[in-house]
Amino acid sequence: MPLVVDIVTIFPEMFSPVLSVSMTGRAQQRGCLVVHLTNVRDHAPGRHRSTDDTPYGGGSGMVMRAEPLIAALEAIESARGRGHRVLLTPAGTLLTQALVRELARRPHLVLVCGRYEGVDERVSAYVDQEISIGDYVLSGGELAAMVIVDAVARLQPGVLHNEQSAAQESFEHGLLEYPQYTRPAVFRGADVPEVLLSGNHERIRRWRRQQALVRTRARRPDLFRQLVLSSEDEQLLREHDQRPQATTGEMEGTR
Ligand code: 6GU
Repeated sequence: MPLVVDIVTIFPEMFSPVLSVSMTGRAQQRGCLVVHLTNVRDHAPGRHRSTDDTPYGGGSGMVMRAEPLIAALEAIESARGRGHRVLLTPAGTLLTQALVRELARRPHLVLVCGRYEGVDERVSAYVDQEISIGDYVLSGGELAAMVIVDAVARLQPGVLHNEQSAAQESFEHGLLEYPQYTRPAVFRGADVPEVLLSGNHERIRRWRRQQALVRTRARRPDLFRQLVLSSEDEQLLREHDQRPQATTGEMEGTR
């Protein structure tokens, strides 16, 4: 069964240039992902078909009107049933991989793109959840909706190759990825760590685990504090900290 994603937006033309290529494009071609776009304007009544209006109480900017948005949601429900409705807004719950996993289990998502000036508060009663993709301001929810489609599509069965699924597991376990290298073995004087050329799979596994731990500790202390370290992890960190100098990027941000 494909994941069905409905997107409610005043800019439907923004989506296909992004979603038709790369992983999301492949997912659609393989029938793992179906995207439907609904233009809010098509559901705005009256000759002017306006989707926004000035705010009650005054102030700058415009506010998205409830009526066309709710009419769009009802048209989608009539056509494809009641999906899980998400309003994209900077005031929403922060998106994390854990939330992505929850969303990816739903068969039908309805993503409602707000504008940064705001959406009539009464729309909240018609959605199941409000989500933000980070603490910065976008001019609309469209890019946030595409972020969600990408993140949930790659978790659908049959979309990724197996080795990528394994790679993704690492972040799912709360660690940043270890450093990766490909040919050449020396690039402008910078060489690949010797262990990766050794062919010793156990040494490589331990080095990668150590790098992931050291990186996470240095770059994302918030994630590191959440980890439950095994005795091997503790040993790898001790071993690293006893070495004369750091060469793994954990000094970043201290220069
Ligand atoms: Cl979902 N919308 C807007 N407008 N800005 C955002 C956002 C969403 N998430 C982070 N910034």
